[in-house]
Amino acid sequence: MRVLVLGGDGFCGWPSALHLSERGHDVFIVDNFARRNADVELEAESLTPIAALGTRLDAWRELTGREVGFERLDVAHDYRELLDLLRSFEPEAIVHFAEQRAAPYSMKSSWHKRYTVDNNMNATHNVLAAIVDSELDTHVVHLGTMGVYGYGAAGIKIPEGYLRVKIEAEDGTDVEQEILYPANPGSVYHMTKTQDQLLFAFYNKNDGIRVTDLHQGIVWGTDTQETGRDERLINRFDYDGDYGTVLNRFVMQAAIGYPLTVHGTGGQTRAFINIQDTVRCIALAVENAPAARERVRIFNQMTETHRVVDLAKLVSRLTGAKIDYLENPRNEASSNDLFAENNQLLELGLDPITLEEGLLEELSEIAHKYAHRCDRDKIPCRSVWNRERASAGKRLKLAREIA
Ligand code: NAD
Ligand code: USQ
Repeated sequence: MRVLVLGGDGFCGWPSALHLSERGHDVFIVDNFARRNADVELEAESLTPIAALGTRLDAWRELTGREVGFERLDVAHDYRELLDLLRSFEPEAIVHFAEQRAAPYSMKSSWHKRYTVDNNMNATHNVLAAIVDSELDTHVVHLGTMGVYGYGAAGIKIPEGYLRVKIEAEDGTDVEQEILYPANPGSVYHMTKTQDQLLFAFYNKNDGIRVTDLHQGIVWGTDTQETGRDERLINRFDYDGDYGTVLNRFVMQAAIGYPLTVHGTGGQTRAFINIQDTVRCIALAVENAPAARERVRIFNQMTETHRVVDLAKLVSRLTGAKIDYLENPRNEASSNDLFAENNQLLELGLDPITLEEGLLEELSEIAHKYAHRCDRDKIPCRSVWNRERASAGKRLKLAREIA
């Protein structure tokens, strides 16, 4: 199948592009290097030394004989170039990773909020408008987030995208409907993903565009079977306060003897998935397209849930790392339950990798190997959600200085 991978130089996009190529698909990557530019802006780098995209692609060709195409373009703004590419490559599927994905980055300042909204919403809308203009029947596989639901669900299991509701009609009878699960975003980044859902619903209804929206949990791990083959293919490992995600951060912090940075009590429960499962889910979604006129398919792409504090305790038990309970810079519930359905990907054949010590040790080995590349100053999360969170942080800092 011809598959266009938008954002194919990123943490999820790069290993997914290689996995699809390995499975025999004709893969073409688009990226504008916004993520590498954010590293320059933040003066932070991936813990692992990621090669330039040209080097990555040459290495893949050398190792496998497989060609992966590339064009540098901004999906959010280079509409003409995107449309021309669709017309020449004629993708049967587009996997859309090309968005600004860090919640803390999206909350750093009004510039970062506006950039995230502009980039993410225009990127998604351009993809849909270009498919209509190109008159192709391309299936869009989008990377959404579990965060569209918020993280509590009044005791019910969060369904896969749609909620069956009963409303009392004027005449007193009950009317049943299925609606998109109510959106409850916790950051400007997550808000853009809730808006993406409406764009998909509209273009699906109006133009019959086939869409699979993958509501993914937090991805942990770094290398996959394909990226692990050669150091030139190595995947990103973000650890800084903006882009680093919680479990990878804890593993890296333990590797350099930095106290694990738990926000608040760590009672936040979140959904997780290993990067190896991410790439498998992408392939399952690409290879099992919805039928013509089928409504937007929504899969919860997660395999397990954990409380942040339990992850810290697990890493601490394995490594002896200390745990630091910090004032939470985010405006989020200090604790929550989280139960979510994920049957559809399991039914398509996903055999989930769950968090086990062996895998954490593998990740820890990578963190140790590249620990010398870590800049400790980049570890604290300095992006605060609102004024109240900023003053709470200052009060705690002062109290610690006095004590
Ligand atoms: P990433 O930042 O590493 O990768 C995104 C890639 O898209 C980067 O290479 C970036 O340069 C590119 N990009 C961004 N805007 C672009 C534009 N306008 N035009 C062209 N390229 C553009 O992020 P990631 O972790 O790989 O996440 C990929 C997708 O998966 C995101 O949409 C994210 O919301 C979703 N997701 C990620 C996680 C996670 O834990 N990493 C979890 C759930 C969902
Ligand atoms: N946290 C800590 N300590 C840290 C970092 C984070 O306690 O050092 C806490 C946060 O406060 C939060 C939780 O851990 O409660 C998760 O934070 P995270 O940065 O690991 O993940 P999040 O901001 O939710 O975002 C990540 C990806 C995003 C994706 C999302 C899926 O960056 O692209 O959409 O996970 S989900 O969480 O299911 O919404």
